[in-house]
Amino acid sequence: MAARIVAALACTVVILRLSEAAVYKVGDSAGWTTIANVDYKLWASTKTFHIGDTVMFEYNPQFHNVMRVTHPMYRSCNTSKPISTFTTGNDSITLTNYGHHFFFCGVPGHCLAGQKLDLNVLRPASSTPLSDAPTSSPSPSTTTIPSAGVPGPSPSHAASLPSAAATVVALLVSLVFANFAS
Ligand SMILES: *[C@@H]1O[C@H](CO)[C@@H](O)[C@H](O)[C@H]1NC(C)=O
Ligand SMILES: *[C@@H]1O[C@H](CO)[C@@H](O)[C@H](O)[C@H]1NC(C)=O
Ligand SMILES: [Cu+2]
Repeated sequence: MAARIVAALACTVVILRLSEAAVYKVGDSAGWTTIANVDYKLWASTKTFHIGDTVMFEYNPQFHNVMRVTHPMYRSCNTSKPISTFTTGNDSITLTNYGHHFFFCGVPGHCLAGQKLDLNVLRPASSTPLSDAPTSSPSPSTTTIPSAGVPGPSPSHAASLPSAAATVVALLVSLVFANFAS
């Protein structure tokens, strides 16, 4: 019996460890720019983003910036009211919510030229998400911001971990009861 509990715990630890947070450099080697004609839509479509992952925008801050915006502002390249603006040239943004995250460069003309990124953190299909906890502490330049522009309930990351923990507890309780019943 004890061995079964230990085995169940070990499996859970392995599963939680496997889902490490990833860091994605936007545009890969080209970075965040207009000159390389990077297709950021294509770039995003090749990735599967998870909560806890980080996207890193690297660019020359003399020529570019990063604005987090709503969906309507993104569609019209409207720079008047960004949710947040990043200007260091090396901005790491940790994804803390499900749904779409909209970014563009706020320098006039750059969004229209295609320097815009729409990335989607997909909700898990299963009802008991085993999403990861970012274990490493974020660096000083790392910013966490909420999702925006997507209607509907957005379960927070904080809610998913307790549900994973609850699954473990339920599993252990059922093992103990199975033992007493037999
Ligand atoms: C940009 O957005 C602001 C505020 O949401 C709005 O007042 C303005 O009319 C918009 N500009 C354009 C060109 O759509
Ligand atoms: C940008 O920051 C990351 C850490 O957040 C670091 O690993 C990387 O080397 C930095 N890149 C540049 C060009 O400074
Ligand atoms: Cu730009």
